[in-house]
Amino acid sequence: MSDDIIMATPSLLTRRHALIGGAGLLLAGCDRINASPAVQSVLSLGEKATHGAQRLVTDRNALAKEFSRAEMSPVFRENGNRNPGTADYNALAANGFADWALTVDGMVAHPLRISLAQMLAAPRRTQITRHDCVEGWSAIGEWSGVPLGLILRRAGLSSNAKFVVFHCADSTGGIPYYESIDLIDAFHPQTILATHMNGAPLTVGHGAPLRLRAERQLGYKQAKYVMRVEAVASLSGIHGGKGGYWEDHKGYQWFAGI
Ligand SMILES: Nc1nc2c(c(=O)[nH]1)N[C@H]1C(S)=C(S)[C@@H](COP(=O)(O)O)O[C@H]1N2
Ligand SMILES: [Mo]
Repeated sequence: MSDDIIMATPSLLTRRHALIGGAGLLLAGCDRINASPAVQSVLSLGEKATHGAQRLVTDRNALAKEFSRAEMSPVFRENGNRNPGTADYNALAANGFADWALTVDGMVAHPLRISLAQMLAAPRRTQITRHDCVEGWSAIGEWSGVPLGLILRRAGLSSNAKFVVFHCADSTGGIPYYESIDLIDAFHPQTILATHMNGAPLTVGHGAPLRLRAERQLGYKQAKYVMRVEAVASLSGIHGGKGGYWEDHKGYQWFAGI
């Protein structure tokens, strides 16, 4: 239906596109022609176009730049915690994470437990991207894993959920690491739960067996050692309430978009 209108009235749409910005004012004076159903439809398409233009300003859905294999960094440093080192984690690691499972719960219709084997059998995405740490280093690496959006759909994400929280296996001075993102990032095509880095299973240093890659966000959002994905309506009840370990304790911004 909308496609038909686009085909049938290219000049109107083109004109409307050209008018974005001043269009609101202009259309306000056009009540007489608004009565026609065809014009009504074109106007609502125009509103979508305006929304699209606003989106370009914030650009939340744009893809992060992807690189070629030749551009990959020879060394990708390990940063932050490099091994959770707890008895539980050590036992899982000793067994090649065969007994590990990701919990998906919170505001979902079907809470899930996903084994590593199931994760490896799921549809995957591979991407070569640049990691930017606020401590002043960057590295280009290849990440491969399962799109988070796919898992959230499978779990039946509630329409009341607004954030996705990643609970990790490690802590610093007894304070657990965690992070969170909103649903725009959660369903972004380059947001994956990665099992592999540079063509090999994640090492312990880089977050084995599963870590977040949310490519439109800075390094500290890239939670390693993810054990549990929790959908919530608000971050206020989670740990310090600011959405992440660094946000709670070091004053880092929750939104770390790049
Ligand atoms: N669970 C957990 N995730 C974490 C961290 C951490 O200490 N623990 N450090 C963060 C920071 S500051 C950075 S820069 C990256 C480092 O990832 P890398 O060790 O693979 O380079 O992981 C992020 N994710
Ligand atoms: Mo970082």
